Amino acid sequence: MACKRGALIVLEGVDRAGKTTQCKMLVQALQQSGRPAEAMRFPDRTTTIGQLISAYLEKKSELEDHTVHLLFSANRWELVPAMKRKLEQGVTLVVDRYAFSGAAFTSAKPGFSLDWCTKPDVGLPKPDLVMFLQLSPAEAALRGQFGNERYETRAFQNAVQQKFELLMKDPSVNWQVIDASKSVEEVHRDITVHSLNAINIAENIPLGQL
Ligand code: DGP
Ligand code: NA
Ligand code: NA
Repeated sequence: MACKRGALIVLEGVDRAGKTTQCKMLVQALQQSGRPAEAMRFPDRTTTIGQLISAYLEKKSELEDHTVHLLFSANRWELVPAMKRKLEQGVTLVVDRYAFSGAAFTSAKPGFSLDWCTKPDVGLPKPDLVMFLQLSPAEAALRGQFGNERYETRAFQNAVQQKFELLMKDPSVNWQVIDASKSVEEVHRDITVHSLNAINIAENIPLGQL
């Protein structure tokens, strides 16, 4: 019995754009409308590799920059069999960060080309839709202070934003820019419209590869 596959939907954006809240709201809305959906997030800090990444982000350990880049990618790869299984079962996956965060965050460090940074993620399942929650640095600042984790500084986040802007020029990825300065409910409505559209299209085409 062939079942229609689920869609792979990713939310990206700089810190405090509201990704985590919107992922939860989207999963809930899809489920309530009778569409199987599950949330995922990267990094997934629960695996062995994820624990290495988590300690690094919490500044409890130091890792060489190339090494940590490859660990973030490995953390995505280790979840691929489970992701494919779910998608084939018809479950739509709503993912909080993916390979685009990988490329944007590492290429924001000195000495890392965007080209090198995208390589380890080549071949990962390709999202049917990537929504970028756009929020200006000034608006982000109104939402409160940065946290204490690695990368949580204004200068670094500005560099990350510029890298995302380069990544969004790739026409082979279905990018949709979402104005994250709107109210939580308005942003949710925009995200839901794009997601339902992507789910309908994904049913009829095979899952792609990055
Ligand atoms: P979060 O749990 O969503 O707050 O993300 C953890 C932090 O790690 C956040 O600052 C973004 C960053 N990050 C996420 N994915 C990657 C990646 O693949 N590579 C690098 N270098 N950083 C990442
Ligand atoms: Na964070
Ligand atoms: Na988040």
